[in-house]
Amino acid sequence: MKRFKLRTGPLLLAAGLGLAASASWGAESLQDVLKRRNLSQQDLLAAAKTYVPTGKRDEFMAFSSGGQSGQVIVYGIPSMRIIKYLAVFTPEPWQGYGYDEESKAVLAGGRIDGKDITWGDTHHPAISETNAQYDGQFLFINDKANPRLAVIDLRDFETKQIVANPIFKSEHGGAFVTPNTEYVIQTAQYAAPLEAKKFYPLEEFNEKYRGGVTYWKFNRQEGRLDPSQSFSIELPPYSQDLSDFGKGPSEGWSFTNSFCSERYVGGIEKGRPPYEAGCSAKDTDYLHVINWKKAVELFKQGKTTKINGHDVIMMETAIKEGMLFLIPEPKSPHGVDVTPDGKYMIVAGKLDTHVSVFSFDKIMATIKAGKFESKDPYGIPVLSMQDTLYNQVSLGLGPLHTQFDSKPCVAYTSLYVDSQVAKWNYCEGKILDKISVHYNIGHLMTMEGDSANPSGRYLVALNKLAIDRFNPVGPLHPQNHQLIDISNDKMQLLYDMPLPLGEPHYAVAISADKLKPGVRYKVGTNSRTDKPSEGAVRAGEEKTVRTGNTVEVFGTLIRSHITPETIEAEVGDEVIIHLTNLERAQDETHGFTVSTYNVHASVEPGKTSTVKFKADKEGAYPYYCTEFCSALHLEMQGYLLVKPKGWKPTKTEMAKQSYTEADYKKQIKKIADTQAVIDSVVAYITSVNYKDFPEVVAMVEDAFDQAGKIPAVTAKHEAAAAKKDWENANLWAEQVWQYQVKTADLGLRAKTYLEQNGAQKVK
Ligand code: RUQ
Ligand code: CUA
Repeated sequence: MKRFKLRTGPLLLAAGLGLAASASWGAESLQDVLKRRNLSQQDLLAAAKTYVPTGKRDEFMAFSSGGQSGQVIVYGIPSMRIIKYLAVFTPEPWQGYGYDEESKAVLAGGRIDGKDITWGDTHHPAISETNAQYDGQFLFINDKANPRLAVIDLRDFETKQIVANPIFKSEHGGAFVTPNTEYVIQTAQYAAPLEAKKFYPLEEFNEKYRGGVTYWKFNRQEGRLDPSQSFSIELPPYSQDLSDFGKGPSEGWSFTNSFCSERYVGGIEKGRPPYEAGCSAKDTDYLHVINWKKAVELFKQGKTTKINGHDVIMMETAIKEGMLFLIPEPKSPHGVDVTPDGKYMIVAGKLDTHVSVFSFDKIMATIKAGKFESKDPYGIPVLSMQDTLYNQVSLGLGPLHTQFDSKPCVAYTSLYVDSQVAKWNYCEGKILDKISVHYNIGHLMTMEGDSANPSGRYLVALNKLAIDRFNPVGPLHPQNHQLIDISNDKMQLLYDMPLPLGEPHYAVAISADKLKPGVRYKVGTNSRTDKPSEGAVRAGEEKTVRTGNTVEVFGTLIRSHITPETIEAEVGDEVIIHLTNLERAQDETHGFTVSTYNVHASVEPGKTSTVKFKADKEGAYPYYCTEFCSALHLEMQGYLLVKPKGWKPTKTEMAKQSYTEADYKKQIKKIADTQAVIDSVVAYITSVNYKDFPEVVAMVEDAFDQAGKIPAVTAKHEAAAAKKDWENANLWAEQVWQYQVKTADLGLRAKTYLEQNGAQKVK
């Protein structure tokens, strides 16, 4: 079997050892394993429900907030395998996020008051919707601490845009989207003066501090939020909290609840009672009911005031135009969740055992009748709870958030204090089941559970505390996401997954078949703008350009080679390096770094990335590919030479090796053997319908790229041999073999793929 010549010895050896070991374990029966691992039948059942066999995929994909990490965590359901971290508000080295110029430009969008903010407190991810159903195109997530919003494109799972809220100082009630993703909502949490960098004392809290809600316009075509078409509504300083958009009959309205509508500002150091006491003194807070479609009209009519250059509909206008109402809700509520049919708004009490189900029909009828029980101190009409409530159900202690089942009227609500999930029927107002979770659940998530069409099946409890559930790792514990089977009447706890990255707040899960991300970019793409990169070049066009004190490199990456192999600069030069990955094969990413200059790029197939730095110290700095991309990955290297100003060479020749004619003959034999392998693989591939497999076509194109370099290099080793220059003859011949190995490697990968995917013989 000639083709094994291409595989290296140690690899074969390792494979052999693995085989021997598994053969001996294979003798154990299922009963033996249950006994040895002390597992029950119940455990076995749970395992069978979550286990995704090797090589198989998950049914749903979850996008979880990464809390204080400023990232998003992607995992599969039901396996609970973490698949990726998405870099959003925080630099992330693996993806080059914050270390290459393209991603730095995205992060720069999130600067506030001219300063970089390199972390985020992510809370609520939202998947873009079409007709109130998840469409799998975009993901949005908010930063509570520094009020910002990010857009992630699910075609490549990369963050494309960060915008900073122009008038808030914090933000919690976002991201939630309208049923067709025209707008993404953000609501202020902690009230503050809306004008940037303006001081007012807390004594003027009621007059000068304000909350609000921002509606960010999303341009789906561009895949970007459009600040010029976005606006806010000024609201009282009531600590606006979570929000949701209406859908179906309630489309056009948004709902935002609040806490601390007492407008208490603490001051324990001055002898005043603390925040917690002052903020929960009243029995109720306010649910804000807003006609956002009307707000859009007012914005378009210019009935706004510019604050920090941003359009704000002032409270007075909102009241006058009849688009803003308040409804008392049980005190310190948390989530407000619109039912899949859009008829009810469910508000969880937090400090109350009740969950209140408000009826949209009743709210509308009351507004129409002009039946207001009072006005708040700012003149906003207040609807009575009595007139608008559909029912109230006592679920347990600390209800927080609600998600929905595929079965009509069935909802799940998290009970923080009880550490339980309650399954209940909101139409009939009765509890159906309860299950304990570990511990202190915050959000919960069912599959597509906040869309118009929830899929049921699974529920994930996002628990705030793990306490004793995992092997101890010191005082800082991971969070615990617990998978629960909800396909039957009784809920069954299946699995605990530690989440070791920040405190995830909310998560959303989408049917995996709705996601169709690409595996490569069009060659020369700036992935952060989705446009051709100005630094892109094709193979053979690589160049280094010096202008003044700038050295600009237009280079390429392909197994196992960085072009150029040396970059020369003088101390003080600005160095800009653009690199295009010429590969087309799936998962052939190259990384790039330069020693001690704090730059890094992850260059996936087709992408062009740019790193930039000042060569402020003389010396020789190796650069290399940071992804183990091929057998000769370690050789994917080069030198940045930073010379002192005015430096002159004293030695002009490179050191020589001693190669002989016999060495050259060996090389020629090796090349002939390898060519035979390539020929046999090519014969196989062209004998089948490989063109029907886009994956294979990409690999074949890459293989031809490599093979295409062979004739020119063959001419070089033959010319050197004719001059008996055995060093050059040997090295160029070796290079021919390198191209052959890469060609063959791709060919074999393509062949295996075709064999496993049922390629058919063609005549
Ligand atoms: S939060 S635990 Cu959504 Cu930020 Cu409720
Ligand atoms: Cu390219 Cu390692």
